[in-house]
Amino acid sequence: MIYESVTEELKERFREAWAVVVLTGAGVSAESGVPTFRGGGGAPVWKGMPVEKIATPEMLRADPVTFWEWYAYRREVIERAEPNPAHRAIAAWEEYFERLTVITQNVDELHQRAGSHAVVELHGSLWRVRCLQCGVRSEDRRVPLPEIPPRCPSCGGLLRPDVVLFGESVPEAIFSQAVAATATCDLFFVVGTSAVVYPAAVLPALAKHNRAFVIEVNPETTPVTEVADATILGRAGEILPLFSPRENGARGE
Ligand code: BJW
Ligand code: ZN
Repeated sequence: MIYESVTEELKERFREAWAVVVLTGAGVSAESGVPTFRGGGGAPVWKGMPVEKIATPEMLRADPVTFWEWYAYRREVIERAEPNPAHRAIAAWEEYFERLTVITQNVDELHQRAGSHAVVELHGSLWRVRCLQCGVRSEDRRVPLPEIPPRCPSCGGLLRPDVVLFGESVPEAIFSQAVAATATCDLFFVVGTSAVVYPAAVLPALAKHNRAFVIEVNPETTPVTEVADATILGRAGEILPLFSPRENGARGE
């Protein structure tokens, strides 16, 4: 069912939920000024390349400068960005439910900066790097980077962002956490994702299969719309704050 805003019935579902999962994608950070990947019908994200080409290990090996220019640019944008009302609403929900798990495909850490604690980062973080030569993983928040591509301080090897590129696997332990939370929730939100990238894209159907109520929030319909109990067509920063646990009838008041 498609909605233009949040109805009383949907608010009631929200207030009665016990274990909630919020699966997020780039759209949840769009109102913070962070560009999405697939807006406008497959538009290129960097130097004429779609995300499926640039976010690959092949690109990192073939042209580490272009690859890292894109990541350096995004680090600059994200460093300046602030969490928006969508991130803040989700963080505030944590206090109300028995369990609230954020499963994000984003690498920007804006959920954590808004105050969310239980965040499963499916695609890693832009603020960690690892060395292709010695394998050392470290936090790296330098903006701007001193050199492109950046080099490992211990061995001089090429660094890469500690993110999941196309063709790479989401770490098993991380995906298991996402599956466990999804399979045992009673309310599952899907917010700001085109839901075309696997394995994240299987989670809404898994939630539905386990009888969760699935609410999608996106200005556009996606493949999830067919699975969702409710698709609310709108921007995350405008819609999510309308789900407020503090309204009349909320539990725990
Ligand atoms: C708003 C809004 C507002 C705008 N409010 N909403 C099975 C079937 C088919 C293919 C595959 C498959 N299994 C594996 C694959 C291959 C591949 C894949 O899925 N390809 C598809 C393109 C078809 N998957 C993989 O390779 C994955 N690995 C894997 O499966 O390993 C096992 C394996 C290995 C080898 C072979 C086979 C299997 C890994 C995927 C890694 C994706 N990585 C990236 C980059 C991460 C690092 C980085 O950020 O730099 O992750 S790609 C990019 O896409 C990024 C995102 O997290 C991800 C999803 O994008 P997202 O978040 O949905 O963003 P957009 O831009 O697509 O959508 C934004 C949405 O927001 C839109 O809907 C807007 O309408 C909406 N919006 N404003 C609310 N204000
Ligand atoms: Zn090294």
